[in-house]
Amino acid sequence: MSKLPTDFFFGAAMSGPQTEGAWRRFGKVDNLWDTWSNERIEDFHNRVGSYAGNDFTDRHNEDFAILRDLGLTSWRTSIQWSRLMDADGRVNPEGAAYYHELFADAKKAGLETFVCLYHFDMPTYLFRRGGWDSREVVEAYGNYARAALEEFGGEIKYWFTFNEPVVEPQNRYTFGAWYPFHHDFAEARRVQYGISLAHCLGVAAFRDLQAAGTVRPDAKIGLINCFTPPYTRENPSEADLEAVRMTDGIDNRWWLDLVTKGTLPQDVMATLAERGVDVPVRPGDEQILAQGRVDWLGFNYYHPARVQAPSSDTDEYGNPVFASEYVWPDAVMNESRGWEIYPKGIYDFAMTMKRDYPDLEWYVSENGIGIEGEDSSKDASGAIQDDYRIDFVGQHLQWIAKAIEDGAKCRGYHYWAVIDNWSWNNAFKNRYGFVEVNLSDNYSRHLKKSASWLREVATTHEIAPHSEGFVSESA
Ligand code: BGP
Repeated sequence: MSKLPTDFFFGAAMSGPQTEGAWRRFGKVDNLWDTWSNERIEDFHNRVGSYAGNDFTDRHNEDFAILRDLGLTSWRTSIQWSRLMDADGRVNPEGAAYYHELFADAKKAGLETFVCLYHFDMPTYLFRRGGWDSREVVEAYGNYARAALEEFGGEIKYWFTFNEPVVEPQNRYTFGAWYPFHHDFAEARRVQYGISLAHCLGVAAFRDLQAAGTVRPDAKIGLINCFTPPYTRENPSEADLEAVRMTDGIDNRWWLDLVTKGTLPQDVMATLAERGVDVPVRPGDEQILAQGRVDWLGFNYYHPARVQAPSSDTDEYGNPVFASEYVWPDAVMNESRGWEIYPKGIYDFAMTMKRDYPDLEWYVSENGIGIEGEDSSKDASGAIQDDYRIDFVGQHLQWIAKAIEDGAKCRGYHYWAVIDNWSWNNAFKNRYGFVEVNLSDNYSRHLKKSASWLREVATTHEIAPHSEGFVSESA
């Protein structure tokens, strides 16, 4: 039996674009999810676009009551830039009223709200002006962050500038998986740099407004990323280790250095320059980057990265390649999502943090398992029998408990997503929830088998082993 500290918190992770829906209500303008849905709805699973979320806007009080009933004390959402601000960069009063009501209702329900300012949801009019590759847009983010902090700084204690800043450079600009479907590694690095500067402007606004008394004195600011630990094969070659260095450098150390030292990793920048990838650093940027230090960190963990030396130096688009995927023969997969299940990765990240960034506190800001076709595991009463979810979360929590025993500064856990929600272009294909959302019955909510297990764990902080499960290395 593992035990988590009594002050360890449990909560629910969500995002605005994946739950709110309310498309074009409360003065919302379009973001890239709306634009992609409008232009190519066939790209979305079952043609379900961004418009309805999981009906959270109209059901949020019911959802807050569910979270409390499950023993959770906090939740994270994101403010949608496209709802809070109008296309002239001014606060949209209807959008502001929307979030004031949401946060007040959460407080009434007894939930602490964590706010993230950006969750892959670039307003379309700003994308048309260059997106993260444009300084004008980076500055617009600074303006938006300042406006949000002025508006809600007296209410909200926990702030985050970005969720998973590695994902847009990859999915939109390198892999061609998300709108606008580019395959340009150099553009992806420029976008990554733009997001880095924007993060720093957000932190700078936070510090100013806290000093001025607009942001509450006990508030903290952080960054959330999926710091996927990179592993390679046994007995690696030098080239394999080099693949690990660059994967870790671009996806992890880039952000960890920025938020702890206010700089970017020089070895990574040097290798990029050697390979002809130009990061557009301007005079004065050093001072901006120096403002990037945060108070704590969110760590989203779903799966590890496994890499090896690339099979070729460039890809079919002429992009430099630093690593190829390594398929570990012992990998246990979540076939619905194509992601490896490796709970020990959470412990390995925790130990890396302890060694390399010992002063930084963090929490697990997302962790979860999305499964396709859960309807088929309903029992006679209609409740989904999701033992695999109990195994998955239980094993990750056991590794967290061990990491804390071994000195990790991990303060809490938010599950993604306690209530089924809209997963980008996968829409409702893979379900993450402890709570089912029934799309055939007007988004009604129903507890799955795992919900009572979660309630027990969140209330007692004890994690009993559920079954041997599916994991090759367990706590
Ligand atoms: C994270 C994102 C979330 C969420 C989750 C699950 O990367 O921060 O927004 O979606 O992954 O992934 P997916 O919905 O693609 O299955």
